[in-house]
Amino acid sequence: MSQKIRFYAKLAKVWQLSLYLVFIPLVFTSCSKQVPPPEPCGPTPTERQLAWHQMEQYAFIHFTTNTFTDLEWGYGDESTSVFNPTALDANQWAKTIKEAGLKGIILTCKHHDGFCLWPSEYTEHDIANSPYKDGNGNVVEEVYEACKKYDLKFGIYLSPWDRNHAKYGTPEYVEYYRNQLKELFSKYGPVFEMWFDGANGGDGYYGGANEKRKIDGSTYYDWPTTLRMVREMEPEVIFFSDAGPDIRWCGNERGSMGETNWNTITPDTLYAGKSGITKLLNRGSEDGTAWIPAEVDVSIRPGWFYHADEDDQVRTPENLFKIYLESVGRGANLLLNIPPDRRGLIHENDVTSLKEWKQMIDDAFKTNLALNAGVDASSVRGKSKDYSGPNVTDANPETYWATNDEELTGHLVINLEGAKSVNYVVLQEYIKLGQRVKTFDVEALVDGNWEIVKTATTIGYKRIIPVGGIQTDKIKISITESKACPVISNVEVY
Ligand code: FUL
Repeated sequence: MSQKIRFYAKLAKVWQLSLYLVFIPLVFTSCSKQVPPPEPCGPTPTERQLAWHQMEQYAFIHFTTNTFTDLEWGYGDESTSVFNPTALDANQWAKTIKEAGLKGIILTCKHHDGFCLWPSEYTEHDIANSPYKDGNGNVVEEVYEACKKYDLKFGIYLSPWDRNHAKYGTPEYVEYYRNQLKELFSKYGPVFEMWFDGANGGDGYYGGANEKRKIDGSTYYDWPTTLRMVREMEPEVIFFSDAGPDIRWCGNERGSMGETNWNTITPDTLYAGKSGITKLLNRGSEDGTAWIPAEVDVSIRPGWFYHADEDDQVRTPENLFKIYLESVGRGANLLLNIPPDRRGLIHENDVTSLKEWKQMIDDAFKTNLALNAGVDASSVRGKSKDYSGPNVTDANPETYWATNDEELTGHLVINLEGAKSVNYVVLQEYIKLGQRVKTFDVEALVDGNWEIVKTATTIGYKRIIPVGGIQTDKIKISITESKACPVISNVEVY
């Protein structure tokens, strides 16, 4: 064969091959009918909100001069010399918190009394003027480093209300507050959450004025400018305030989210801290215009700060477990306050309670009886495998069961392979497509009959339904009302 012929033969082969490469996939995609996923329903979470949902629970640390003066709200006239922890060990805090299964720490870098736990360039009312480490200490840094060591996320609480500062109530104070945020955010990061306290204005020391100062919470701080400034320094930070913008308060400090919990709410009350909205915050609103999920903040002791006379009032593991079910189990995140004592350590009673609580959670959610279980769905979106029932038991949060758009009800039957004693059913919606379910029943097959064990409302990121040790070999989840076709990503049975 001449060289020319060989060359043309080769060219033809390459041509043939490229035809295959281009056309075969085309033929395949047009044959396997793709059923489009459901459209999102209402507001949906941002990437950073999704990451926050996955944290589920983390710790609050309240620590300042109050710890040494036995107060909850320092007046602002406390001498910096009172702050003198004798054995402070931030690693003990982080270790205790990590072992309790919590995922981060939010530290009160400054509470309402104005004392700063780091040496601030902008005030003398700080740790640099305390006896702690002869004025060379920095609790913010110690906690930040301990978080890194124990793989915990770090968060900042910086009280907007400052009862020490002479200029509180004037624009100069807002500048001071922003300077402190710059100080903190330029030194410490990443910061997963920034906590803006709703308590604002009242009586205080105010540089010796000893008077009452009122501010208009909705305008004084000019929050949009402050938040923009912080966001520029820390793009992934989640902002907490009573009403958002990223996450909202749950409306009480008892550790209890509403049984109905919509992640959506209309933020017309943003920053204002108006009264009368606590019920709304506790439940959210079905037709809310923004995704602003709730955080449940609660203390392990009666106070937010340590008081020796509350050593025997530390919440029991059982009580903490109830709180877990009523916060994380109702689709909110839990922010559990654990205040260090005057030594600068988490007290032994708190450590014991936390350990036993963690054990209770581990025991209760040890063996998922539904993992890879067979699932029969009442119907499947476009009869496609992509949306079939077993997607809820495959432990993959990215797969889900969905129905056709017009079907707003439907059920899943989870086959447990033999009679089992069931205590909890865990449900999750695929919230990337919004929150949808309005009402549902959990049923159990008992002696051949379906029994409704619980009629409930919302699901959201996570819902844990206690079912009290029922004996059954099949669990049915019946969606009885939904804003759009149900999209369930996960069902676990314990
Ligand atoms: C409230 C504050 O007034 C309390 O002292 C505490 O910090 C709590 C978490 O928030 O608004």
